Amino acid sequence: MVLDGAAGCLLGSAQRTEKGRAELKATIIAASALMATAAGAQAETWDLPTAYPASNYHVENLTEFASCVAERSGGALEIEIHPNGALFAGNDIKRAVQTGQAPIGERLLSAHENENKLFGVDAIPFLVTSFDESDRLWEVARDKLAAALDEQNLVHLYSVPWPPQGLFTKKPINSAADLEGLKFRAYNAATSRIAELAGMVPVQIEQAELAQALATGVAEAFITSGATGVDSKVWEQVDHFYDAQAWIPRNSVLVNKDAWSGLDEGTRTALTDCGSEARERGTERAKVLTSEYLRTMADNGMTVAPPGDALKADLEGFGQTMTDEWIAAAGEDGQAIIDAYRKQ
Ligand code: PCA
Repeated sequence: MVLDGAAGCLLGSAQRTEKGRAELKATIIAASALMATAAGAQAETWDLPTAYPASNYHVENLTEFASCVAERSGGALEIEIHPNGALFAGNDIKRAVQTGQAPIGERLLSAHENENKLFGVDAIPFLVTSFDESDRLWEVARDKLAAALDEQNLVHLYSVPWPPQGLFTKKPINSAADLEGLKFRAYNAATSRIAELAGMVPVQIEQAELAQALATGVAEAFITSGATGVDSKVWEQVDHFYDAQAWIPRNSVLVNKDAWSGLDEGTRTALTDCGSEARERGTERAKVLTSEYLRTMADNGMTVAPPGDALKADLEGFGQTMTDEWIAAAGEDGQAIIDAYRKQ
């Protein structure tokens, strides 16, 4: 009743502008959150969609993040994780959070490089080749990425790296010429571009559909991490993993800005603190798990080895082309990130 009255007054004065409407929405969310906690009523629950299975370390980490938030917010905010693209398919998660269909979500930002070139900074081949370099690149890119996301009604909470990316194939690959004509599973713009450069046929497929795409012959080669190789039990379909360590993409946890503004300061602090702990914990796990994934794939009969010299040189050539293309397309902000990274 009280809220209705307040919302009614606000409507009169604020509805004339877009900004006014957004502020009104935030005010209502804030008011309901306040009333809920003040009255000791039910805690707010946020759905968190992710594209990856519950057993994936990113998702296990999200689950620990959710427990941390529940505890530190004194029970004011519960986060329910929805794995495997079940609530929103991977490619729809970012938009769902932008529009408020989900208040929070986890997404691979580089899959949205078509919206803003900066989102692909962590998928430039051979720019970073270690976890420490990935952290350094993220450090210099973070503010610009956060500003770009802010314009899309998103708050960037934290990100966690995947293990380094390598090439999975059915047959042995000695150089890029052996890749020609293959049906190649891509998961972002950068992987599609590699396919084009190598004369392969790219097809965009989320991890949740990878095993089926391989089983039905829709895809026969791909670049990803050992984590995804193990999640999808790819040894049932492919025999070779070339550990090219080509780049280290990251999953980002994004929050809808109106939902964020609607929280009290204590709950926001809980999210920020639990987020930075999750970033550190997830990064450490990625480091430890990287070699375990390679061992699991080898134990299941795959040939796991570094790429040979010719293949390595070809992949590095694609990397050079793509670095130049990225810098040209990302403008001043992109150049500033690369300069800052290389200067360190
Ligand atoms: N796995 C995800 C993205 C990067 C990775 O290592 C995937 O293949 O979809």
